Amino acid sequence: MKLHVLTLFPEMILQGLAPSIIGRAVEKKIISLDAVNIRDYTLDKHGKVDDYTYGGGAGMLMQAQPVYDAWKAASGGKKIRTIYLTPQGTPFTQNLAKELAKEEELIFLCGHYEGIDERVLEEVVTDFVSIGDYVLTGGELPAMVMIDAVARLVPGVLGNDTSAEEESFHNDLLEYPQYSRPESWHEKRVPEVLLSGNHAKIMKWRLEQSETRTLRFRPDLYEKYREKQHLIKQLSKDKRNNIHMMESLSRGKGEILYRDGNNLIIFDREASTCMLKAEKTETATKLSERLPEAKWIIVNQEFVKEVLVTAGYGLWGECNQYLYTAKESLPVRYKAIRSLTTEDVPYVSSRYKHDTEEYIRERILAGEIYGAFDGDRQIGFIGLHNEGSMGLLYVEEEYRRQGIAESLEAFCINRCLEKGWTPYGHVLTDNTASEKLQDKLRFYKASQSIYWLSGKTH
Ligand code: 9WO
Repeated sequence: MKLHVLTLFPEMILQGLAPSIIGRAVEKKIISLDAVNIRDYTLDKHGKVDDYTYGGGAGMLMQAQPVYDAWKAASGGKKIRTIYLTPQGTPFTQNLAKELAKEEELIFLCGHYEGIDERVLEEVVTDFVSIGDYVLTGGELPAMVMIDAVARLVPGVLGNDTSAEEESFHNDLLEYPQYSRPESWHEKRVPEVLLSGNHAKIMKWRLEQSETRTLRFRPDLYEKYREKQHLIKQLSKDKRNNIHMMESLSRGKGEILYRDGNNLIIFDREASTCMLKAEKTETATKLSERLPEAKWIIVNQEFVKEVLVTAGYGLWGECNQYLYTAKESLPVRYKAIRSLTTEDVPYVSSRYKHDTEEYIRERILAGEIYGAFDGDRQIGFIGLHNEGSMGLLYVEEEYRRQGIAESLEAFCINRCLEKGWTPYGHVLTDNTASEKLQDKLRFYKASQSIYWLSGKTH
């Protein structure tokens, strides 16, 4: 990833980030960071970059010309997302950080004095972003904050052992308190439960702590959390048909975009997938008008599918939804199964033709594709799709009918259970071999079909 910062204080950016983890990533050439001095681009012979504001009022404004020429030099004529750090921007969030982390190149524009001439902002800025409701002396510190938050999500910036994604299972809550050695410090003991070795009890304690803290310090977040928990409970009344929505919410992936009784839109931003439910045809039409841009729309009501097809969404396929409700893990007979690495991308994408190599790389980097081996030879794989369903199953021709698919699936199920997830999958209605396997593994089949529709961006 290439980062450019347009600033009057380039050394603030470069020296400020140099000693940090981000600085190390720059040294390792995982990201590049250049600070462009706007003053180098002024045509004024005294190096002036500011002037008085028309209409009067306090102080000076950065002029359009040097900012524009610095931006042109940094962008080299390419269309690059350009972020202006300003208290007037939209709030910076982890969601925006994730979105920006996918870009190849970014430009940050740091203002000074009382701001920048509006006309150049109109021409170059794509995103106006604030890191909070306060005024600083310039945009450099906010730019550094954003760079830190975005760059740590770029693969390889953090060590392999420290994953950027908060692995925590309570996604909408604040973190629980943590303790390290010694067991007693200033006469304060580490809470006894954490020394008990009882994993279930520890998880329960941590959840309670998270809830209490969130209620106290972030009532706004707590309210959202309660709403979600309430919806999950409602959906659980028809668990077989709703498991995709329940899991999307409980794994902290889906957000409730719209809800009015049984009319519901859930959006998984990362997977660019929408799931919806409607009471009747009229409300389905209303919901379809509220859908965000997404790659995929998943529905399990035929009349909703009909409404969406009429609205111009393409039906990709009809599947049966299977879920695994048992809590016990399964025996894995074939032992040589492990998480795949990016080295395995070419193999998986040569065998699995339903998805792009880019998508497979993303899934492998997420640690959610598992492979079976015969010695060094790759003989099959299984995985989780980015919206949460099990899939991506393949076994080499000459290794079939030996229970390897079953072992792969059992392995994947066990991984899901470890994370507190309910495994589920979507099997195309004509795939009888896979249906047999799901039955054998004691999956339950939902009564309604699942329809996958491609979004309008697809
Ligand atoms: C200062 C000022 C003084 C008198 C009258 C009007 C005024 N406006 C400003 C002002 O907003 N200055 C900004 C300083 C111009 C852009 C860069 N500066 C800035 C960015 N301060 N704080 C931020 C910022 C950016 C993102 N998130 C939080 C704060």
